[in-house]
Amino acid sequence: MEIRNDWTKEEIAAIYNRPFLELIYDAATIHREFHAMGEVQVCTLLSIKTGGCPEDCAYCPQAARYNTGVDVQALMQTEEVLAYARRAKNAGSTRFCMGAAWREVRDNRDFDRVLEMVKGVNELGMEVCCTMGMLTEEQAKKLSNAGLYAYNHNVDTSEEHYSDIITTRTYDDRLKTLGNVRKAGISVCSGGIIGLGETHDDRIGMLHTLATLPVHPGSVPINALVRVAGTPLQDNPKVDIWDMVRMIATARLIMPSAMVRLSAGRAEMSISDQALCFMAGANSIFSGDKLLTTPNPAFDEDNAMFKLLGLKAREAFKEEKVLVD
Ligand code: SAM
Ligand code: DTB
Ligand code: SF4
Repeated sequence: MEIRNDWTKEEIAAIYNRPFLELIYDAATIHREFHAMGEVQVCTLLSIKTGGCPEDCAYCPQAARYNTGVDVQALMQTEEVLAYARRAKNAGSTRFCMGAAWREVRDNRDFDRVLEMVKGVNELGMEVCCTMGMLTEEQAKKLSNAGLYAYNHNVDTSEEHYSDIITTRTYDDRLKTLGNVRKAGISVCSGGIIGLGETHDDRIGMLHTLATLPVHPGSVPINALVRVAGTPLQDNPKVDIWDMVRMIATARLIMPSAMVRLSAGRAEMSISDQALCFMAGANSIFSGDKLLTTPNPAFDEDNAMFKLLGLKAREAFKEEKVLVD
């Protein structure tokens, strides 16, 4: 199958709306063509700067304007972060993602410290990723030179639904940062969240945005909303697992070579729910009992799940290895 970035919304809708079993059968078939079935990349997240964010993202526990009980924490020290990364590596993680609750990166001493962290994690031989809000082209280049492998910046939802969720920046701002990341030669990690009160059309629109970028993101996180008390979306209904699987399967079919990450929301999913997600083409999870600020399944539970489903943790930098072999 060829990789296309000229998908129409109608074509994506037709895939998303297929009978469920046909959809996951086809997604699993394409998955086997592009990836080793049963191989799942284990990643670790660390919140290096927590809370107090000036943005108004309606889902986010770290926005200063909502009372969510998240303690504000200044940027961590480099050594402390590297100690976490080492522990994550020893526990089998091959990707380490550092999150900062910033609207955008500023050229200051904090940024210099992040560059040091990136360098240190890269030297451990892990894929190093950051998610810190908007970036200029120069900042992206500096991160790239420090050894950054990927940058996470989600489009979150469709362009049409965006202003119902966030008013302090625009969809275009998001796309501009993704362009800056790509131009700096950093792998783009971009996906979204379901459960924000969006329609099926919004979900299809979001997947259309991602699948028609000049180059598909190397990594597409699909998050199920974690409903946090104090945020405007606290009372939203729980995400339907069938919808989550449909999103994953559609992402797999239209962006076959991307890593599709089963991201937030696993704490509320059973093992059989997650098995369907892996069947439908998800090939990565976040490990450890905390995402950035919200709960995630415990390490031992995930180990037991890998054993039960016969899943194998994927090695770091797999694509590069295949290229040089
Ligand atoms: N401040 C940066 C930004 O917004 O890009 C980086 C950190 S932000 C927490 C990273 C991503 O986490 C968001 O784009 C969103 O997709 C996801 N996220 C945040 N809160 C969430 C929640 N309650 N449930 C699911 N995903 C969430
Ligand atoms: C992504 O798409 N999901 C991860 C990662 N990128 C940074 C974060 C999910 C955060 C969930 C809410 C929290 O724990 O604060
Ligand atoms: Fe801030 Fe990012 Fe949370 Fe939005 S998602 S409030 S930008 S930390």
